Amino acid sequence: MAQMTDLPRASVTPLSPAAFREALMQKGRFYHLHHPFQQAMANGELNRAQLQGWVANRFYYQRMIPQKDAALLANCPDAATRRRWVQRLLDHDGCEGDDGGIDAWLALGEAVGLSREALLSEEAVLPGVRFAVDAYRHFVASAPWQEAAISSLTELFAPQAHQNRLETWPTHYPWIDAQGYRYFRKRLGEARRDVEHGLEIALGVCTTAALQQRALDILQFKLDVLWSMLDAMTLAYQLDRPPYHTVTREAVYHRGLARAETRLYSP
Ligand code: AHQ
Repeated sequence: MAQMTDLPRASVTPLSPAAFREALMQKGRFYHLHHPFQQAMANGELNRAQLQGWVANRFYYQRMIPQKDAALLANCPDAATRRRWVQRLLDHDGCEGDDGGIDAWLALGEAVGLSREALLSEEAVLPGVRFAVDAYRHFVASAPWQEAAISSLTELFAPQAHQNRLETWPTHYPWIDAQGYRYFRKRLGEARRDVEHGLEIALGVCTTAALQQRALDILQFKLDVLWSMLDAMTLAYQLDRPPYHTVTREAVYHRGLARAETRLYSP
């Protein structure tokens, strides 16, 4: 099957900034809004347990975002860039007068019937979700900060996802407490602001065909992260094949090795 490449691999002539921006936008066709799980959600086809599974697993992603952004900041020597980028971390961890996105997602959990403790315990986190999220965090921690910034550009397509939930959930899932929608509303403006900065970085740095292809590959990696998360949730919550289902119907999980308060060794 032919590989979907973005630029002719032999291309040596860079795209114009406008054409490169359009090439980045074209990646939107692979955004997880088009995943069958997300489409079932938008069509009101998910039951309470499936929605709870999505909220609990996506919390593992949300909780990682400020750590990922802190890793990017640590790798970035430019104070002006850090001054802008640090806002992302505050948007999630909170600051004076704003409890932050992590707190808002915990409120979303309560709105769908999950306690804050249930989300924080990570008991519902599927291995496939954990691996995808950890791969993203590790990429950002090890990549040059410019590449890490480019990997956040899936948010070019996120406002449509948040808007879709705000428009469809109240009708399809009237049992959800509307207090939970604060996160989606919060992100509509924050995502649009964030991608302007991310695009400035991408268009400023990617001035050769090779760098432009690298950026498109990084964006595809991040699209794969988001798509794979929903694949894991599909298997567990729609196809009734949760991890180890042939061995036990009990939930089998670990609490996340990065979080183990009592490590077997002290690094
Ligand atoms: O709520 C989301 C969020 O805060 C972020 C940060 C950003 C990044 O730095 O990678 N990506 C992202 C995303 C959020 N929500 C997802 C959704 O579908 O609700 C989308 C996701 C993204 O598009 O990368």
